[in-house]
Formats: sequence, C-alpha cells, structure tokens
Amino acid sequence: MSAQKAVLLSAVQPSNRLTVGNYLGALKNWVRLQNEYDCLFFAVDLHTITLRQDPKALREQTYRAIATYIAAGIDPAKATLFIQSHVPEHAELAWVLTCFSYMGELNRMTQYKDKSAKEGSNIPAGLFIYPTLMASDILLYGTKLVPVGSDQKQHVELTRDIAIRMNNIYGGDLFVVPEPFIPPSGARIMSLQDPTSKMSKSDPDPNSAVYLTDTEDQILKKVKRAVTDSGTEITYEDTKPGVKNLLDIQAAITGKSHPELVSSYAGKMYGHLKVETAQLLAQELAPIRTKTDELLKDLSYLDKLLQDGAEAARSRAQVTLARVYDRLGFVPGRYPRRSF
Ligand code: ATP
Ligand code: LTN
Repeated sequence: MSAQKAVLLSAVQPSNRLTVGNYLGALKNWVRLQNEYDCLFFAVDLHTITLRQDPKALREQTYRAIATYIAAGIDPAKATLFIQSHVPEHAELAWVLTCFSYMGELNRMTQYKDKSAKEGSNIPAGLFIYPTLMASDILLYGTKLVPVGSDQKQHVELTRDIAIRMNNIYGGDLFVVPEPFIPPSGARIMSLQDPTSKMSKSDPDPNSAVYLTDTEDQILKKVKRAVTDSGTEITYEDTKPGVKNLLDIQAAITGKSHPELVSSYAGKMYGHLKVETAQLLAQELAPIRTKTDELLKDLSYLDKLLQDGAEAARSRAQVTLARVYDRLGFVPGRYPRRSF
C-alpha cells in the first residue's frame, strides 16, 4: 500500500456461492488492477440482509467469499481485506447518505425494481435504501475507482450524485467523487438457462449459473445444457443471446476479441463452442476452487487477516466519518475536537 496510489474498492454480497459472472465481471479485474492502486476488497454482509438469509449459510459464504478473493489472486499482503459489518462506520455514514438521497432517484434503480418485484407486498425498506449503503462503502475511503459489472454502474453513478450534492453544500473536499470501472468483456454474463437475463448467484435454478465451487464435470454438464438459439452458425449478435454469452465468456477469459473468436469457429457447430467454453472455464476455475477449499480449512488464519483488515479499514473510515460529522455540525464526542 502506498499513500500516493489512488484508492480502488469493490465488494461482493456473500448471499450465495460466487458465480462466474461475479468472477469475470468483478474479481478478475480486481486482480488485474491491484498493483496500480491502493485496494480495499470486502464481503458486504450488511447488504445481504436486505433479503432473508440463512444465518449458518451466510457465515460460511462470507468466509468463502474472502477465501475466494485470495484464491483468485488478490494478494492479502497488499490489499485490505475485511467484512463490512466489522467496520461500523459503513452503517453510520449510510444513515447520513440516506438523508441526502431522494426517494425519486432510489426508485429509479433497476436492481431495486427487479428485486422488489419478486418480494410481493412486503418489500424490506433496506432493499430500497441499499444503494446508500453501497455509496457509504465507497465514499468512506476516498475511492477513485470501483471495478464492477455493468449492473452496478447505476449505483456508482448514484454515489457520484450524492457525493457531488454534499460537496456542493459542505465543501468540495468532503468526498472524492468515484468512477466505475466496467470491463470491456465479461461485464454482463447472462444466465445459462435464460440468456436474456443476468447470471445471478441468487437465481434459484442452479443450472442457470456456473459457481466457482463447480467441478469440471458440473461445468461441462451445465454449459452443454445451456440454452442456445435456433440456427447453426456461430456469430456474435443480439439475435443469438445464448451463443453471444458463450463467446463473451471466452473473450473475458482469454482476452481475445469477438471477431477473432467468431472466425475461429467458422464452419463449426454449437457443440464445439459449448465444449470449448466449458473446458476454458474448468481450466480457469479449478485452481481457484482448490485454493479456496484449502484456505477454508484454516479459519484462524482468515480470522486474523480479517481482524487486521478491519482495523486498517476502520482507522481510515473514521477520518472520513469524523469530517462528515463535523461538517454537518455534530458536536464532537467520540472523535477528538478538531477543525476540518
Ligand atoms: P445477487 O443474485 O445476490 O444479487 P449477483 O450475482 O448479482 O448477486 P452481486 O453480489 O450483486 O452479485 O455482485 C458482485 C459483483 O459481481 C458486482 O460487481 C456485479 O456487478 C458483478 N456481477 C454480478 N453478476 C454479474 C454478471 N452476471 N456478469 C458480470 N458481472 C456480474
Ligand atoms: N452492491 C454491490 C455490492 C457492493 C459493492 C460495494 C460493489 C456493495 N458495496 C461497493 C462495489 C463497491 C452488488 O454487487 N450488488
């Protein structure tokens, strides 16, 4: 970590095992960018309770998420790794930001619209204000870059709006205004069962997603069963979302361009594309799966790492929260009296 490097921050909800969508849209890019930035990566357990979670599963998945970050290539000696609920400043700043966000803008969030539509008449209020907690995660650390999949772009834009709004009232140096980093390929991996909707770890159909815990056999079965399109020719077009999705997965793993991939499949069948995509996935994910399982055998190592991570994160978060409370006019209590 170096003070001169800009801050990069991202997180995943431990609401289930991670999918290859989370990996290609987020994690893989964290690994690519980690050396150029001062990085913080965490598991957002406070976010997961916007929908009901099984406590035992949540605990296991939270450890697993952190272990997966390391297994995927995040260097715990360089990045700060922690669990959101271990740093209470996240919930505290979130309250402030909730008071500076508008019902109308929260109501326009597509993730809220999608998730609340599945909840019937009892929609948890947390689901509605969820983006202000995410804004808090980001603004607490003076974050410049937020690498996420394209579904999260809207939340990062809302974070920018809230930051700019508060900077205009309380001084331009209150918050650093962050930017999203959306990868050129892999930003939106689609469900294997419905290639018109996003692959999601909370999809109840396990065949819709490749999980990072899946074995080579399971990956092959799922990808072979993936819904493709009518026709036989392998082209990269919106009218063939199933084929397009498999090509996207390949592009995100190999770094090859879509035209390059399409031309390599000239005269070949969908079956070829499926088997080769499955093989690429299996190759990429096997070492991550093995390393994750290894790390999960030693929870005391992870606990120590997470405790250090939370301490490091807290001392940074407190500086921001103290500044915000001071600018708002709160009487200093917990934090020493100082003039910001
Ligand atoms: P849930 O189903 O619980 O909402 P999710 O699978 O959508 O979960 P999140 O925890 O919301 O995952 O997202 C973690 C990160 O992974 C975010 O950066 C998000 O943009 C990215 N991501 C999630 N799904 C995909 C996907 N299908 N393709 C690319 N990136 C994705
Ligand atoms: N809302 C995000 C997860 C998330 C996040 C963040 C991502 C919570 N806080 C801060 C980047 C930066 C999601 O993926 N659903």
